[in-house]
Amino acid sequence: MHNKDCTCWNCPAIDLVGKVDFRACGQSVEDFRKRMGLEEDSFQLIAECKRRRELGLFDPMSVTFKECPEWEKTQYGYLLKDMRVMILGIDGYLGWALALWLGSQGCQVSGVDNYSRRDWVKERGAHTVIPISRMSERLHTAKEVLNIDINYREIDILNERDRLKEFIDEVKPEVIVHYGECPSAPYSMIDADHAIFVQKNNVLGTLGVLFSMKELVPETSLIKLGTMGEYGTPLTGRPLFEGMFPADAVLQWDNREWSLGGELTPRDPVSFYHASKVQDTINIYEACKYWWLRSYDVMQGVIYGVHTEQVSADPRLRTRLDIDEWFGTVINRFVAQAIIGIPLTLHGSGEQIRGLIALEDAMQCMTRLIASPPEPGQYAVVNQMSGYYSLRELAKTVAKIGKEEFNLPVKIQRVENPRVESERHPFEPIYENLTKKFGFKPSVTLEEEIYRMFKLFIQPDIKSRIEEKKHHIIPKTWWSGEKRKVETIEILK
Ligand code: USQ
Repeated sequence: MHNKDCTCWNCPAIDLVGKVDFRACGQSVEDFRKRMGLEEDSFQLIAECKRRRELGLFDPMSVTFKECPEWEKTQYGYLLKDMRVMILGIDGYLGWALALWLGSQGCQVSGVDNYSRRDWVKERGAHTVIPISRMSERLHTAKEVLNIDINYREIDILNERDRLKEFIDEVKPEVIVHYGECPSAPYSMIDADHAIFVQKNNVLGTLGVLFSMKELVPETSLIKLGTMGEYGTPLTGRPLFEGMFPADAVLQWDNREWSLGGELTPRDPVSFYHASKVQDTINIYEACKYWWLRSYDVMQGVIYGVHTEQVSADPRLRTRLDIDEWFGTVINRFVAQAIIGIPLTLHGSGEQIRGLIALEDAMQCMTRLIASPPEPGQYAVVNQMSGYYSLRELAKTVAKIGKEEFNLPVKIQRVENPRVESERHPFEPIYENLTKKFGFKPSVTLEEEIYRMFKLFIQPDIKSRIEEKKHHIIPKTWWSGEKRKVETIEILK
């Protein structure tokens, strides 16, 4: 079990009593003791357990998850019994899937949303190709089919901070998963209004969440969705470390040398949306430093897929899936294109490389992170992906499955690239934390998930929903501000 040796120090049910007087980001008590040259027992933290008040005062590092009866063994590590998880953005592609996933693990799930994802997609004239139910029906069906109770409240995180605070105070979540942001690079590049909206919504919304957590639930862990796109694709080929430089990284300049260990790595985002995530990173890092909040910042690769056991349990439980130029991600779009006979749209050379992860595996990663909360003050980053591929490889895989398994005449085209991004670049992402520290094992292959998507998309009702919005597939949002459809450069053999 990856988290069996974690102690109450990591547990969100901890109530730190007495004066704790160090403030440092990502620093454990052990490190602090060593750094300050303190004896083992000269620096005593005293705690109470919010769940087991009968224990009285004790040393928070004296009880492990394995020893504590509140933590129960599951396939994802020890998990806090009836753990109270609040999902911000519960109505979205990931939020809804996670709510059902965690509900079926025995967590007490609460969530907020203001349906903005539905509104943004509608504003562009697009729609989710997998029909989704209204929230009231979703909640009812979750209870009926999976026996999951979800405590939901409609709240705008940015503009209704008081209501969010009220809800947090009422629920007292032990983990907050923050998916409540606008996730689209092209949407943020439409014009000034959209760029300003995305940055305001994401950055200021999250800043408000940090203040609310500080005030009301400082021991709660924050699991925040960032993006691999924060790093960009440095042409030097420098590895994309997990947020911070490793201990042995050095900077050499002018015949001198410095350690970079523990410093945030450079960011080079690829859109105003990705830039909003970079600003979030800084703000969360600061909040952990100033207020001892604890957070995992999840640099997630491009998600694809439609399947988890729970969303597939009933058509009314399905999560959304977008394939339009603004909200569709690359594999999801390719499969939809293959279904209706549009040659798969490779932007530019198609040699760009991206980290990817299937929906189901992303849910597994989140569960493992939830099960193993960071220490107070700890800001840590995981690169959440299960592999990386060039876009050409992805298109070829989709084409192969479409042809061989579904007898579709799939073609691949290169189109003008509407984005400003490197089209040929080295790419060496480091993504060891989730596997090595949290026990993540990918459960589904790229081919299996693409196959599942074809199976679902080929159903007549879904296929006709793709057809209905096919005019939104070819991009017309250019990073330059131009508004015209990209032209085909070549159809690949
Ligand atoms: N691309 C194509 N053809 C298409 C669509 C996209 O070649 O039809 C290319 C893009 O130019 C880009 C790559 O595929 O090089 C990925 O594009 P995407 O639209 O699938 O993903 P992206 O804009 O990077 O954003 C998505 C999610 C975002 C998340 C990010 C993870 O929308 O929320 O942060 O994936 S990552 O890309 O790792 O930053």
